Amino acid sequence: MAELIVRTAGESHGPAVLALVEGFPAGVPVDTARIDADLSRRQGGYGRGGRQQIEADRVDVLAGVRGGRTLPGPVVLLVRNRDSRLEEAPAVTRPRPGHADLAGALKYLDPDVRNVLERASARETAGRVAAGGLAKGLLSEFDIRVAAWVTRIGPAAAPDETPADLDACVRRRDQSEVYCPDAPASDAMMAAIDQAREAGDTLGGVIRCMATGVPPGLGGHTQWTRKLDGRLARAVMSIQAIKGVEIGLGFAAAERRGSQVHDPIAYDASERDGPSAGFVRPTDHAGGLEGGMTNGAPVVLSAAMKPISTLKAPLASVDLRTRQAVEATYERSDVCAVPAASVVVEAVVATELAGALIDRFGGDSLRQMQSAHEAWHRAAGDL
Ligand code: EPS
Repeated sequence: MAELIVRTAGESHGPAVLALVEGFPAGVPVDTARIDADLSRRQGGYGRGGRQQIEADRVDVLAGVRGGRTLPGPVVLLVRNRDSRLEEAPAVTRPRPGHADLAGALKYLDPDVRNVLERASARETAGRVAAGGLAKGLLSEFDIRVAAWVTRIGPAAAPDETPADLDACVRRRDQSEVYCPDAPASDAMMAAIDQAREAGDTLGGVIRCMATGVPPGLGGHTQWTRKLDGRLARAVMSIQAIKGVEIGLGFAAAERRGSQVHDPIAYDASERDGPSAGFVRPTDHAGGLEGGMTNGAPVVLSAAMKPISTLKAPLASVDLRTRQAVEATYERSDVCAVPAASVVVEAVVATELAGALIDRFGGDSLRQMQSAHEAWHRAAGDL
């Protein structure tokens, strides 16, 4: 069975961040300008710190692409670091509460947490966004669209609604400095970030992600490893600083009766050629996933990000060499990286959906996948 595997490499202050993408079908258009646009969005967002004044992320395709389309071989994508001073970077012995520092020092028996933080850093997500851009190229061939936006930063929240028109939501999101489609909420979020900055503190938030046009049956109910809700949750949870993932209604489903949770089924012949094959739902509380499989409705999930752990007004720590009580390390930091993380959520969801699409329709070439998809769609219409 074809399997999409994405791996990244590279230190935050090393020469570059790399993504290796294996099991991707041949013949998929690669739009580096679109990948670069995602990389720039990931660098942006109100509340970012000094590092992003230095970096100007662009993708270089090192392998696996010819004539603007993927080859059968692995794809290697590279994003160079401008702030590349790994060998000169000072030792860090005052672990920051909330970062990988202390756990990594104890794991690797190394009091210089520089050797851990360089790879734990969210700089790594540049590689995942580049790989996600490749995945989006495949999804768009099947009219699958993925977008994420910010719904909360600290105390400031947008109204909780799932957009009927994803493109309109994205247009509004792209006018917001915090990547939130609701203008009044954006203003409140920026004010909250200003207040946290003045206090030497940081803020987390909530991200919503939606994928439309997803055909039913991605993922699988027969084995826990195939369940797509589990795979999506794992991918999103693995993003730096993400502490919670909800699919559809998520935790709110626990407060309601079944009749107020499950999405009734109706048939609409005019939707027969769409992703639902005509089996439509008035609501999407399930977030497009039932039995670990997509059900033809949009996939909807939310992710909670904790506040950045590098604080200008640092918390108490202990120097790993002297065992003396000290303040945790601070050089520079973001006050809030929730907008940036929304771009990463979008990328990893796109990657997981692309992987599930490859599982379902075969992964050798785009043409083969399209034939298999069309054949399934014809059969589903006759169900
Ligand atoms: C990060 C610390 C900061 C962030 C970094 C994530 O980097 P530095 O230590 O160089 O100031 O800017 O994020 C990025 C570099 C990025 O591109 O997103 C951390 O400790 O996780």
